[in-house]
Amino acid sequence: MHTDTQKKYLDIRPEVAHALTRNQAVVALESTIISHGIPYPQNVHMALQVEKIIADNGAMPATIAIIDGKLKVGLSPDEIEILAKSGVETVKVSRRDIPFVIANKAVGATTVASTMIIAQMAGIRFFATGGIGGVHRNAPQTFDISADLEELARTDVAVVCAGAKSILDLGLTLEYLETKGVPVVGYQTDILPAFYTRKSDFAVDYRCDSPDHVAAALHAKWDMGINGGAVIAVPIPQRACFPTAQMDGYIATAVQEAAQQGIKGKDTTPFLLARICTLTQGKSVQANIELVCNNARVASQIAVCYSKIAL
Ligand code: PSU
Ligand code: MN
Repeated sequence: MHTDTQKKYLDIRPEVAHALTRNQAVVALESTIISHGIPYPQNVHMALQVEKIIADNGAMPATIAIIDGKLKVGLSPDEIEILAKSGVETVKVSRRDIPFVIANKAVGATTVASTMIIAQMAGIRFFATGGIGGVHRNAPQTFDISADLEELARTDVAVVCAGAKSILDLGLTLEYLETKGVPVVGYQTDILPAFYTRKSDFAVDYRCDSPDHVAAALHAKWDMGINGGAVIAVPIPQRACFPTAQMDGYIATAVQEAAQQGIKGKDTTPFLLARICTLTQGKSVQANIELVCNNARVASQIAVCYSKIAL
């Protein structure tokens, strides 16, 4: 929960604040997925649909972004539309960027890392998204490791996602999370899902088959004061998934093009996502929306169970 100083920077929507003071389930959502992850206008539909799914599952949605220099927890449909329309023109904000976007009174789209930071300040412990950032495939040369992983190590928010895209090196990503003490939970699966596909070559650390089980483990973790987040990995619904070999081909092409064009730093992930969208003639976007919706449902169910335990 926030200190009085942090309160000066936060702007929590009244219905979200109301739910939090009553210890009701709240699920955070990021905004980089809106601006940089999915093209307009599908991103607007996705953002609104995901909020509705969370509400239908008994939780309060809180999409997070920085607007006019305030940490906004809960956006209006108009604010979502602005972020969605300005797309990659919006500043992509990770941990290092937050103070500058605040000082500049600017607008920023929050990544997994910065959404976790702001969620924690607001007192939200659950966050649904598509995929997390991780260790990039050529990281031994480029050192490109997402700040999302370090955030998972230090901030007490559980991220419900569809695993990570195999634009990343999934094996190295798991090694990094292991070193940092971040549990990777498979939701109704023993195998780490790889975003567009239900399986990867890697096992998860723990399998949980129900929202109660996840909520109980996270409650024990935070109750004991073992800080840091968790990855709750939910496979994409069967009807929406891509054949593995086909997707592997698109990803290999996108990764190769990024290297050839010298794409670096925070531009890498948005570049790869946009290339995969083009290479699949937009079909990847539908899959992406379906998995986010599914993750929002699971995150809400876990948050509802947790709010009953953590009274
Ligand atoms: N992975 C996806 N879709 C996304 C992202 C990651 O499959 O939209 C976004 C998230 O906001 C994530 C960020 O936090 O990209 C990671 O960026 P980077 O690799 O620059 O840390
Ligand atoms: Mn990076």
